[in-house]
Amino acid sequence: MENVRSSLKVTNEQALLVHLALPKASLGPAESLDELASLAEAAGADVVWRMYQKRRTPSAPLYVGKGKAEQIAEQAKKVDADVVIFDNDLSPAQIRELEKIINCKVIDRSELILDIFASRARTHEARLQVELAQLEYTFPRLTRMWSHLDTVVGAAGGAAGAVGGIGTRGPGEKQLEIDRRLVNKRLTVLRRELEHIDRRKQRLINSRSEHFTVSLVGYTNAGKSTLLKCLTGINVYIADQLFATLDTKTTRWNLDRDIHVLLSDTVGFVRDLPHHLVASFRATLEETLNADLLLHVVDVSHPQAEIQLHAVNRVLKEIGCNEKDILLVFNKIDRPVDHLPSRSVRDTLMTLYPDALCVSARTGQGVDNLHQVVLQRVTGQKLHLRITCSYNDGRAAGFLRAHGEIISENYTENDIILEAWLGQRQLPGLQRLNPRSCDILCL
Ligand SMILES: Nc1nc2c(ncn2[C@@H]2O[C@H](COP(=O)(O)OP(=O)(O)OP(=O)(O)O)[C@@H](O)[C@H]2O)c(=O)[nH]1
Ligand SMILES: [Mg+2]
Repeated sequence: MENVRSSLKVTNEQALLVHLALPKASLGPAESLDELASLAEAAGADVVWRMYQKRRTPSAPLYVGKGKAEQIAEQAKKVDADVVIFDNDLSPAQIRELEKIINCKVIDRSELILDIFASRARTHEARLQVELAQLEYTFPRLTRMWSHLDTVVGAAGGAAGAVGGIGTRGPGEKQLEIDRRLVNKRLTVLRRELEHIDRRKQRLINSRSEHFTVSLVGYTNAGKSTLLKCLTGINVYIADQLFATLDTKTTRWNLDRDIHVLLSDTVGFVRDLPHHLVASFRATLEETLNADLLLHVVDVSHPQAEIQLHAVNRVLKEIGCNEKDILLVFNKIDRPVDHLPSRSVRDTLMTLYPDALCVSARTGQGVDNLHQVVLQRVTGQKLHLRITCSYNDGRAAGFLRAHGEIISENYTENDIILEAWLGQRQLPGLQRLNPRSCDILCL
């Protein structure tokens, strides 16, 4: 399947970027092209030119107008581009037609993002997920590669006799059939393996049901991994690049003497994340789905912070997490934002979301406050409890010692009687252990 990846690989390629400015776009052409350039660079390409066209609606055959496509072809030739990257999704037919006119490789935004994921995926699971998404997305587009192959076969046949006639179409189609079958077979294997991983992951998540779980979510490059490192001290990969993290890392975060939670860092989101990618990464995102609390990290020093915040909310909705308990964390407040528009974006966000917690994961500023707020969320209101449990089953007593503050311990002939403070949210965990009695003395 290396075929698929290398056919899209844009590393060290000279890229020409194209954006179609439609009336209701959330970003202007310059900002959209900036983001596309960051994505292209993250894939290892050198951006040599940017173009855009304003239209009311996309044109069905070529997405851009015919005249624009010809201009792109001219420019691509002038700057010696190896690849033309469109800032949106294109249908296989549009790609085929554009490639005919532009005469070089054309890829769309989803293919680009899939390519970045393919180059970054490190674990077995992430690799499988990316491969599945790539095959599902690129599969319909694969025919275009084989139809090129067909042309090559046709041309070769032409040298020997009739161009593209009987005898030259057969091998191409046969090849296509074989490759289609191979891809389908591979898709079945990948889906089966991922289902297996999914079940294992689900068991892992279930085994954590005793713990309070917190997930870091946010736009790519917002500083989630830096915050994970700052809060827990764990060494994780941090880089000023899009999609540095593709796997989930879960680690223990000590909030208080006896209180800890499990904190997970996961893959970042981006505007219009390819649907296949979200579907394939479901198992990875599953941890987010199951978290008790989400920390939505926003890089407030970014000029597009507000758009990024909404883009993340959209993905959260797509994966069914929008109803969760979410704390907004405004990161990178150490960065000077003297220049507009960054300053006004930051000010607007702080006014719109007065409850957001402002931190710097790099300097540690505001992190104590974040700590306290999460602690409060974890424990909930403190309850004064008295429990009785037998010597034979001391699990409830153990739970109270681990998660509450013991006020007194008394021992009778058969039982242990404990009085303690415990956060309201931890009460169900205690009750699940079936102590002989459990009374709330006062709030
Ligand atoms: N100035 C400043 N830079 C930060 C801060 N937090 C993170 N960064 C930088 O922002 C860049 C991205 O940080 P990461 O922690 O890798 O971001 P991420 O959200 O995990 O990114 P992905 O894994 O790619 O989604 C790195 O260069 C960090 O050093 C901060 O509070 N202040
Ligand atoms: Mg990261």
